[in-house]
Amino acid sequence: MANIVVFGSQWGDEGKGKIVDMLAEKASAIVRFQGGNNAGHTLVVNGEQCILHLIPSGVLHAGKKCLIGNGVVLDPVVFCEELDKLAERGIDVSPERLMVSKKTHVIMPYHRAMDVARESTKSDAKKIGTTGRGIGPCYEDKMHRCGIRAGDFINKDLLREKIDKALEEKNVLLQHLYDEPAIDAQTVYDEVLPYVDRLVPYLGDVSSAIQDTNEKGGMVLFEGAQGTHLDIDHGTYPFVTSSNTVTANAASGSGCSPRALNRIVAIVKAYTTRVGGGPFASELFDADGDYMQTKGGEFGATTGRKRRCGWLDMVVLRESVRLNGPTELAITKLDVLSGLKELKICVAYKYNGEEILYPPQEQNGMASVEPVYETLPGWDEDITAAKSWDDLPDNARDYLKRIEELSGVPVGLVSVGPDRAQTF
Ligand code: 2SA
Ligand code: GDP
Ligand code: MG
Repeated sequence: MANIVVFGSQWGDEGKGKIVDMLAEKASAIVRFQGGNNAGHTLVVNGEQCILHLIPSGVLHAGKKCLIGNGVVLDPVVFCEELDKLAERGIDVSPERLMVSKKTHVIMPYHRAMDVARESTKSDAKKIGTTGRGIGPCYEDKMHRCGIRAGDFINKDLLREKIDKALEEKNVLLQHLYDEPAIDAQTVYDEVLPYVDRLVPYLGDVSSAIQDTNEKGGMVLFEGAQGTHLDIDHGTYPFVTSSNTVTANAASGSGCSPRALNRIVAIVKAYTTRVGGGPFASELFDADGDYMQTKGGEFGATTGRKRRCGWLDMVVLRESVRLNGPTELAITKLDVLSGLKELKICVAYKYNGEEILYPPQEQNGMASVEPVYETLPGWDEDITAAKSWDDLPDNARDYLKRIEELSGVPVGLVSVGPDRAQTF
């Protein structure tokens, strides 16, 4: 059976969690391959909400394997909290169905401290608006080749040695650059120790687990986090996260071949949102933006921050199509647009006197583009009960058809409400 990758085509929060949960029904294993608990993936089943930060969004389906790949950064405290919350709901979170790669890097308390300290020293305009979860500093240690990997939890002496070494450098920065207190290695070790014993039974070889699943005829579903324009290489740098969010990383972040990525689903919110700092060409500061924010319940699923809202940006989506190669689009939150008189789509940017179809690549380029809009008529009908294409008003169908034309990719799924069932 063809494997599926689900990725965010904008700046995250497109509704990936909902679509992964829905597609998980047919999967045998669901894999997270990048990011960490900066993610907030919301699932609603029979009216009951569940927000996942680290554990794959297939976990509500009994019997499905949930894998955390090498490309993820894992906070053991959050991992254990999430296990407990799911167990309270009667969900099986045993090592028989949940696995963490031994190669997954671990977020330590000093990564969180560094993340917060760094942001606090920046001016408002320069703040990235990170989630403060230690994501960037953990990936830095990975690239610096001094990171602690989940597999190191098997060897407590090695773990202690790595904590000592990491703090030699971090304490200089914390004390002398950020004016923060030094962190004691023994305290960190003692803090982490209870989680070490809980995590070790979950350690495994995710690469082999994916291979075995496919060899037995099972489908693997790869769950992207954040969005393409938060990608460390291709996003609006430096206002990005610290991992590659593009589809290609589904292979390297989990340990399989790019040939294992067959069906690629782009999650596209029917408008655009962004949380944190950084350029956003089609951002709205008027009643239409407030309408989307309020009606769409646009608050960060991890930090609770208000999300910035704006019109659908086809330049952003065009770039996502080029980078990710989607076989289909899943349009989410179409219901939120009901009631708007007119809808705008940003079809190009004006930049340095020219009209461009893809984002400029130089730093700060995105901050000086001007959106070029096309206007379509809106619709008034409540579409949250729509079950098929035929149930949609003409103007809603035309809006979707225009997205297909402009992106060159067919719409395969439409979501008209947060519940698993509100999809066709
Ligand atoms: P970080 O913490 O280093 O990854 O932050 C860097 C930037 O990446 C953005 N980012 C996100 N953007 C949208 N959604 C995310 N998850 C949460 C959600 C966000 C929340 O589901 O709503 O609750 O605030 C997410 N994670 C990281 C972040 O805002 C920075 O711009
Ligand atoms: P993710 O990070 O991409 O998984 O998205 P989030 O969970 O952070 O944010 C998406 C929000 O929109 C969540 O509150 C979802 O429950 C909600 N949602 C998803 N799809 C729809 C939809 O089609 N309509 C509405 N109204 N809400 C949706
Ligand atoms: Mg989210």
